[in-house]
Amino acid sequence: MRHQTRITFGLSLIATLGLAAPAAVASPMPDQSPAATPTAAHAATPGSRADMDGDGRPDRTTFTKVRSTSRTHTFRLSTRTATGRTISTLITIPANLSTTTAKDVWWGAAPIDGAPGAEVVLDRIAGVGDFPDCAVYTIRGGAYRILRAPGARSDRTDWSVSNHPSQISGYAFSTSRGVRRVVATRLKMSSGSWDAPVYSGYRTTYRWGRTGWISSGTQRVKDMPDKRAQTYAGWLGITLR
Ligand SMILES: [Ca+2]
Repeated sequence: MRHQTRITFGLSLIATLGLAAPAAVASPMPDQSPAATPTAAHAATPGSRADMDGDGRPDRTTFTKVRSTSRTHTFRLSTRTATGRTISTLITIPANLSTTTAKDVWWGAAPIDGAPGAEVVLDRIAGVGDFPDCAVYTIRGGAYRILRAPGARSDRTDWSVSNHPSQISGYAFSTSRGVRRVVATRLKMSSGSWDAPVYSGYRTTYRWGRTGWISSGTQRVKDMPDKRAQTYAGWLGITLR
């Protein structure tokens, strides 16, 4: 939850002093906008019983730390399917903190794209700083692969999820008549102040095609008040667990 929790304490001072926001200011504070409360509480233990390979039967997914060096942490994402097959991949992230655990990286599993089976969401910056670095992993052809974010360039895969005075972003998923859709919201503070930001930006709708997201229209957002903008932050319409 902490990634979506709006952090306002101290930001005015930080802005005044021209300092970079300190890492890990994300102390648990009540979300200021219940409507914005998205999904992403970290599970008590990383892992999931979601159907990952899309055969309709629950699988057993684990996420564990394999090793650390002074520069990197390496984790293993592994799924044992209901039919007894094991699908796994190693994920290496920068070691911003020596104490990073699997729980700091794991956000959870949920069906995200329009193909059968769930996806796994990981934060590759492990909760350090104000913005997560989300990556979505999906099983394709018997292996874990990164699912590109809607609208992402071919060389970019990250999903932009934030609830910060400078920037609000998120994804709202839905399915209608068998078609998976997502509305991607990207808003930046365009006026107002750190304490009462006003946002402008875009909301783009995508539908799931055979192999990826296809844009079906963009709505411009102008001068949206903070409270309403926050309702678009985070992972919406899914429950990561
Ligand atoms: Ca399965």
